[in-house]
Amino acid sequence: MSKGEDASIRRLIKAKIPGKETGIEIKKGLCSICNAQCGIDVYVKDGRLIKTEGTLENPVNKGRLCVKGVSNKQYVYHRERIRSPLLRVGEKGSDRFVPISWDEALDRIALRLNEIKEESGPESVVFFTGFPKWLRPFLKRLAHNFGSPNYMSESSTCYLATVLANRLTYGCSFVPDLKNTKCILNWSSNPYYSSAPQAINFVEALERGVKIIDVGPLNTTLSRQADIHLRIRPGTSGALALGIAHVIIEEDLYDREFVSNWTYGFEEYRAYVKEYTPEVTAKITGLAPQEIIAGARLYARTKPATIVTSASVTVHHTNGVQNHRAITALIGLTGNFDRPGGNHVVPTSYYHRATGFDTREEEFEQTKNWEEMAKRIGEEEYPVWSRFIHEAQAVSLPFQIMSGKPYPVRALVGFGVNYRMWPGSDFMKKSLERLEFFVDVDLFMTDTAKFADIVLPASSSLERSELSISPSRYAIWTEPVIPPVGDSRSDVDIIIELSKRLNLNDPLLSKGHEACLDFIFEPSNIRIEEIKKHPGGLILGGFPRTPYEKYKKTGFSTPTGKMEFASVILREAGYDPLPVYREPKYSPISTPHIAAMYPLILTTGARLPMYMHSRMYRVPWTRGLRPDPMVDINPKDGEERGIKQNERVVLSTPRGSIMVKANLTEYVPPGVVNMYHGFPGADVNELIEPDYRDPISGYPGYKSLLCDIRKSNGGDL
Ligand SMILES: Nc1nc2c(c(=O)[nH]1)N[C@H]1C(S)=C(S)[C@@H](COP(=O)(O)OP(=O)(O)OC[C@H]3O[C@@H](n4cnc5c(=O)[nH]c(N)nc54)[C@H](O)[C@@H]3O)O[C@H]1N2
Ligand SMILES: Nc1nc2c(c(=O)[nH]1)N[C@H]1C(S)=C(S)[C@@H](COP(=O)(O)OP(=O)(O)OC[C@H]3O[C@@H](n4cnc5c(=O)[nH]c(N)nc54)[C@H](O)[C@@H]3O)O[C@H]1N2
Ligand code: SF4
Ligand SMILES: [Mo]
Repeated sequence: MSKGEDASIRRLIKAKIPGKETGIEIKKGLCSICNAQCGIDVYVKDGRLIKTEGTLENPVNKGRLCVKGVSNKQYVYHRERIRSPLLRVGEKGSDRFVPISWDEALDRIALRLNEIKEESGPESVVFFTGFPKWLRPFLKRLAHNFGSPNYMSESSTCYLATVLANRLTYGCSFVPDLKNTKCILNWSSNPYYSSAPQAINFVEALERGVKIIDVGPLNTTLSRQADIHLRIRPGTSGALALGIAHVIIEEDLYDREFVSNWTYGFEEYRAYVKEYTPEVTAKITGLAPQEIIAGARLYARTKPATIVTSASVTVHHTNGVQNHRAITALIGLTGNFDRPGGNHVVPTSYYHRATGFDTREEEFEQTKNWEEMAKRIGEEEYPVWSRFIHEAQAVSLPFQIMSGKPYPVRALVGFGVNYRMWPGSDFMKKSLERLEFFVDVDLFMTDTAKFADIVLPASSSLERSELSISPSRYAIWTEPVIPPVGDSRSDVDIIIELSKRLNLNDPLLSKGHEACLDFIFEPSNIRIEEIKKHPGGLILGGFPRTPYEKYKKTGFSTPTGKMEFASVILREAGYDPLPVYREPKYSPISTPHIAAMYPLILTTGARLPMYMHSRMYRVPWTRGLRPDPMVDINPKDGEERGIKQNERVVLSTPRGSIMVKANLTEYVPPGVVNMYHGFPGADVNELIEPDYRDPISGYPGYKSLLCDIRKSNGGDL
């Protein structure tokens, strides 16, 4: 090769141009930093990822990647990646570990878990998964085969309470039919920050001239694009929904045919919402009566209209389930239920995705009946949750570890445990110290993993095979695009191996990942072998689309067979049957004595594009976009307290305080403070009581409590 040729190849390599001469290949992978599962074109040279781009032909993200997705290189090769199984040799939390072999690690785990099972019963071992979704059916199967009812997940704080609320009212869940709608009532979600693919749907809707009503205290991009922004006080969604219902009923804008034929408890509901006049609702929510009337009219008069809710925001309140029920009751009230352009009932399958495919997922993961096992953690306190949600309630976990009641919890097998997820995160951390045996499987050596007895290294989505099927029925099976970092293994392989060492005798699981997926998808005749033939993915065609108005044939899966404005199940369980409004447990109205000292309303965790819960702080490209823990304060509140931009401030609640930087911004309205969660060293969850929870779901009230901010007299961040 001549010198000139050599230089030109070097230039091509520097520019990361794929081809024979550069040795750079593009491989198809999936991003699993968030749950959107965007397709990524991974540029690989000599077995190393050198660059990521969005996959153009992947209909989920259509070529786009968010800032986290483009940071996959730094995420995957981060120096904190765990490279081999580790055995703790120092104090809990001390970060003193020694590497051990996989064989030794798995044997030690199996031995200890079987001992504990023998002594205290299988229920004293808890199987938990944090944010990672893909391993869930496998872990639940392992837990049940082991005999423990205590499979639990991060979904004890996310998504499942919305499922619960929807089941109570409609007997099922539903999704917004964005493609066919003329009006979107977006109730507290910020897709431009939280989901690149969902943001694309909103952009397309705006281009089609769809009307948008946005509800939420924050001034997001979508709020500014919306026709109406209802900027409520945090925690008052339920009242606003009742106020909207009031206007719709008073002005006779509701669907009389649907209401009289398909609903139960309407008269009770009508009598209750009568109290929520625009004036009363305005007082609670902080809106003007005219805004409420305008929002109600636009939503009820534009047909069809759909409601989009967050997976978490509406239920992150001490009145979460009822808030959510009040919001979604509007769907039936206006006749938008299971109709084109409204909210469509599409059966979910495989990690709760609304694909409409029949699967045997439940049969796969639930290998024992509840009656064959001990009571689940949280079951006594949250009976309605336990009736509908086939998991234990993870927010109750630290209480049971600490109290040993109703039975002791001795061991935890966790995949991606982050104690900063819990309200009162210091309490969760303390409970980890109390555990006799803790195994954590993670990509990174986290502050939580430092408390584990054995830590196992998990590989990222780019180092493993994974199946993704999106609601648009686009399916992709990825092959590993790079070799595993260190000695890391796929979570599913770890679970399968653990099952063998525990002597659980599960022939299906022993057959491996693909065989299990074939079993799950058999009713729809979907085979991994077929999907594999299309490395870039394919649309699974030939399946009928899920029809609309199915209730006309089947009725509703509720006790009355109708949509229930008044829930029979809630009434029987001793709760209010109507979607009643209750003030947040701590608010200027419910606890004026606390508000006298803590006059600001705290909402936590509104998504920021560069952060992902506990994970992206460590990644320089994302951390660089907001290096310090910052609290959003309205300039008016800042001025009253003599606080300037970037100044160090103390954020406090009756439970404690943290030091953060002030960000003066109109993003929050006056009187409201917003803080992202999970920051090491400035963890806002320490300021929330561990039992600040919704009484039906057990969800934490992360998004409405009381706080104060004052200038700090110094100290480091
Ligand atoms: N970049 C990034 N993306 C993520 C995540 C992440 O950590 N980072 N996490 C993922 C997860 S797990 C989830 S659950 C989703 C959540 O993401 P989203 O559903 O988009 O919700 P958030 O960003 O939490 O909330 C923002 C919206 O909620 C409104 N809001 C805030 N407080 C309140 C309140 O008290 N009441 C009401 N009614 N509205 C309020 C705000 O005005 C704003 O419109 O994001 C996912 N995507
Ligand atoms: N204050 C406040 N707290 C909140 C929220 C809020 O809005 N406000 N939001 C709540 C919500 S909605 C959610 S979803 C939870 C977030 O729930 P968390 O579980 O706290 O989420 P992460 O920190 O993203 O992930 C947890 C761990 O999983 C690891 N992990 C990631 N991918 C994998 C994998 O493939 N395999 C394995 N084994 N490990 C992996 C990560 O490295 C990390 O250590 O937080 C909740 N907590
Ligand atoms: S939205 Fe961003 S983080 Fe989530 S999967 Fe897509 S690229 Fe990854
Ligand atoms: Mo979430």
